[in-house]
Amino acid sequence: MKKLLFALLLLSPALGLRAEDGHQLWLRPHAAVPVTVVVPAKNSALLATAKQELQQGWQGRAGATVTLTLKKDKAFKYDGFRLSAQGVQAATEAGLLYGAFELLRRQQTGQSVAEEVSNPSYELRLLNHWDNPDGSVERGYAGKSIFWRKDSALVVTNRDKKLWQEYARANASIGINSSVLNNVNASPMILSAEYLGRVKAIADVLRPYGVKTYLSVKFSSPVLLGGLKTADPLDPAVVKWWRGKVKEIYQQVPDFGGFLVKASSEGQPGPQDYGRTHADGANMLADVLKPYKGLVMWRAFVYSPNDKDRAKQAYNEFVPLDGKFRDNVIVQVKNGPVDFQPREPFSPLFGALKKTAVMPEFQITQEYLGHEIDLAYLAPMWEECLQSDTYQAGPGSTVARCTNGSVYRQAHSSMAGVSNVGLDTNWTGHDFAQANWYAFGRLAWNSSAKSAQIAEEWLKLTFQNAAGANQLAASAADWNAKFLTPVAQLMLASREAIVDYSMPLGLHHIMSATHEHYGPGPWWAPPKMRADWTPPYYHQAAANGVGFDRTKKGSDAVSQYHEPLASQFNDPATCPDEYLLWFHHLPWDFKMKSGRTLWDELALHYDHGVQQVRQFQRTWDQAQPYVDAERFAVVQNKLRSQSGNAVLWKDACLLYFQQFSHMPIPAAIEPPMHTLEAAIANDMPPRPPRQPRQP
Ligand code: BDP
Repeated sequence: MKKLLFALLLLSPALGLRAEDGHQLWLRPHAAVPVTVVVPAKNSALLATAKQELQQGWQGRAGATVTLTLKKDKAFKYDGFRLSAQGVQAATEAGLLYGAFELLRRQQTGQSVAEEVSNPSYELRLLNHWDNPDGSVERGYAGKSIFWRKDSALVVTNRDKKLWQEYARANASIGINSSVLNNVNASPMILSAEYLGRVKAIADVLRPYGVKTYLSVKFSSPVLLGGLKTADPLDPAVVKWWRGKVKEIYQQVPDFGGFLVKASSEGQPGPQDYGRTHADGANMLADVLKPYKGLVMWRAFVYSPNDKDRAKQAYNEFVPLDGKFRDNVIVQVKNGPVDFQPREPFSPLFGALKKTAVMPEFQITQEYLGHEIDLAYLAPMWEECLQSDTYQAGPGSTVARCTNGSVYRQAHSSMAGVSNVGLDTNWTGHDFAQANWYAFGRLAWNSSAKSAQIAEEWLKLTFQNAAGANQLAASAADWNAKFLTPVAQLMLASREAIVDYSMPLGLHHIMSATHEHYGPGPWWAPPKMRADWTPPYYHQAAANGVGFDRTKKGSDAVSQYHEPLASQFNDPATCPDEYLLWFHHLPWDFKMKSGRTLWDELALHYDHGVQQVRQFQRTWDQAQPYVDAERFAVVQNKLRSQSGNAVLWKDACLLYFQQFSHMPIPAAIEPPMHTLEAAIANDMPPRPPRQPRQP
């Protein structure tokens, strides 16, 4: 029997029954027909890539000719393109590459190709990798770094190059054109000659796919690497050091994109160590990069331990600097004012900085949304932020429009996502986390895109006709009804389910730090810990109620929002339920819009989250006949763990808060199965086994 199995395993590649290990992402191979691709007579790596993609993937009429045409046209913005029956037109080579991928996507998803123009919303569509030179990934849940390896900075293997190429191709297929290769908590080592050699090797592989290379830099590099006594941005010796370093970088990587900087933030050095402002620091680097057309992305993620409300600080520090930044500086702002929580209102910096280029930063990696274990489709969260109206320049000044150049004049526009990519075979740990990489690219290309459409597109590309799947579906319509529709619904409900079972009604930052932000921890407050790193700072649970008072009578964070939002958020009667405890501290028996008490409403949300995950399990089980066995089993197993996690969150939070509310758990919900003591003692369900990594 064993022998037979082995023989079958050996045979299966020959039979074309490759296992669906997820490595192909949304670019799974399929049979192509011969096609003639006509490209402009130009020796160009990008055009060669476009041609190759079409030749590998074209499924239209055999013998057809697809023409790629470079053409200046007022209709094109950045790397936009026009599709037509003949092929693709664009003003840039990258535009032709994106058009080629769009043609292929239309074929694969069964969409027709009408003559139409597609322009990107943002000029730079950027992944931030939080990868360290030793190969670890901060907040990474998909294995080690694809770029860095302990003790091997100089050795670039063919395997490395193959992986980087696959990575670049995946990015190009969804319009991502920039990558920051290392962690914002940057090691000075990244700027050493040794590491820059590897940066060059990576940049050389990414370039033919239109992906530009950037680095995160540590502000004190002149001291730590250069041996200077200071990193004061106004000191001529410091400026000289940066000039030399930047020159060295551009010798290696002539089209280098620029720097991402986390400075004077969470213990990182910065201009404030020398009595200078964020603008002084950013402008010094911007001036040094300017001759090379390089950019500085300066992060606004700043807060000090002593402030009474962390949510207000970035705004307070950066608004007075509006207009003081060079035009090659972009201020990078997290979507919410605190820190990538499952739900936050949009950061009030969006729209408030009117003379500064501002770029939204989203977290693709699921630090606060279940790591690689829980299924969380994040596009609805990003869409919610991008479509939030800031009112800063009148109604309709959404976050998207305030950052993509539609509302304010800005020299550059960009959207960044903290990458979830690692060495795991399927790249992202959870097969469904690939959808977040995909959705990020699609939203950065079109900030008005709809989460539902992106989900359907990704599902079709990723699961349709999977190898070895039991092809029960009688027709495409059948597959749509039995797989696509229910699984897309699951995806669309998944982020809200996590909000419900972890931090409903505006609660935030109540996770456990013991387990790297996975699992509940509303009690977590070790002695001597910075208060603003502990959950009680955020939920403020007490006998008199729960929630953070950010009204005019409290921290007054509401006033950082433009009217009518300031007034709307300030009044519990008009504040949307989903932000209620973000802005208000309310008694446990506060009467909600539903007529229920706050306590009962909270309990119902927690319970609803749990029930939702159970429903996801049923949906996935029913989808089994339409999914390949490998991915079915992995996702099924993860959903089981997620279900345990959801129950733990619900029980732990309700039992913890009950100590203050002294109100009964409503009879309508599932009674707790854990005790509070047990939850505190072991605040995380067992982790499912990791996916095998590439050797
Ligand atoms: C927090 C992460 C931390 C990051 C920080 C940041 O916990 O690892 O360094 O954000 O964005 O969410 O700088």
